[in-house]
Amino acid sequence: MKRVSLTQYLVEEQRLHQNIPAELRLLIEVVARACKTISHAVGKGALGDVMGSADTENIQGEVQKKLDIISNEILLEANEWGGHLAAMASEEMETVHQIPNRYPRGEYMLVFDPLDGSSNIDVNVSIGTIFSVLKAPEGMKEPSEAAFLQPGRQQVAAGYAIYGPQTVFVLTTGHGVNCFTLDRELGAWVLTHRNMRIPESTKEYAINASNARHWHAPVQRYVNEMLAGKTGPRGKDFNTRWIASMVADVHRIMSRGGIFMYPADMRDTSMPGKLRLMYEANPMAFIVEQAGGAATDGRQRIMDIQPHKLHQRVPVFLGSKEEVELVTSYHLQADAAG
Ligand code: AHM
Ligand code: MG
Repeated sequence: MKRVSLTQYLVEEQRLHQNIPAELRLLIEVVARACKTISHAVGKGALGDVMGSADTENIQGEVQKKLDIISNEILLEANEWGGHLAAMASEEMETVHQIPNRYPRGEYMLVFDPLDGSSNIDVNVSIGTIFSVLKAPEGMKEPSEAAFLQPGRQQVAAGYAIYGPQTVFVLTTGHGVNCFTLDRELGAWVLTHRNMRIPESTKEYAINASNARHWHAPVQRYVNEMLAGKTGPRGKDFNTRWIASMVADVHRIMSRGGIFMYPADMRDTSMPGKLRLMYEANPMAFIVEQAGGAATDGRQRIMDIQPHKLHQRVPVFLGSKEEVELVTSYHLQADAAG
């Protein structure tokens, strides 16, 4: 079978849909190349000086791992010089990263979580990179934080890479979702899964159940009904999976269906959930919707949320459509009942 490379795929998509101009193609290729470099660093493990904590904290107050910082640097350096970006923002940086003056600026803005699932780094479980591409407001040379605060439906591309048993790169530019596998001998991305589709129904769900006692009533109801299994209101048995790497949990759902949840809970109302809207929830929502799934914050479509802060957190329910619709309806019913 003839192998299709990432570059060939991008060129052919542009011919078909006129949605990947040269600058965007360069951006996607540069991000994919940076992901190869991160994959290499991750793969070194204890043989490289990459494991453990960096003893610093990011803006979210989380202790950074060395690989969080290395991955952030790799993505920044790779994307500075190409002239395709107006600015970048990342989970690991408090404010917007401007393109140095010595380089030309482009019309796109890149937002990323350089290494998602950080708690899994040191235990050799799958981790990944998540990214989202937005357009800079017309004529804006040095985009401020406000320029990034666009609802997810305005994303022009989104994707993730997973550093697992295989390294894969999953991408959408608004015409379905495609998956590329890294050929480690050649260092090349090869198209391996065309037009990924999430099954509408599922028997698998992902949630960190250690937080169950803090959940709000609609989440309690939804999960309890699944736990009741065949003899409960759902009339079927469900299975749980929780990897604690959103990339890996989402990739399982992209491959065989399921629902992923990281709800807000009753502990701290100033912190609605754990995951961040701009570089975790929005890109994943775009990918999941493009694969026929759904993504809400329990009440509304994630991609319709108007962000008000770069590092804003949001409750996340995403995956197989029937399940996301059901848990969303439980929230709306509870709201209506007061
Ligand atoms: P991170 O970006 O700091 O790695 O945090 C996000 C991760 C997600 O990948 C994952 O779904 C979640 O945190 C796991 O959280 P928990 O440890 O509470 O189960
Ligand atoms: Mg993350």
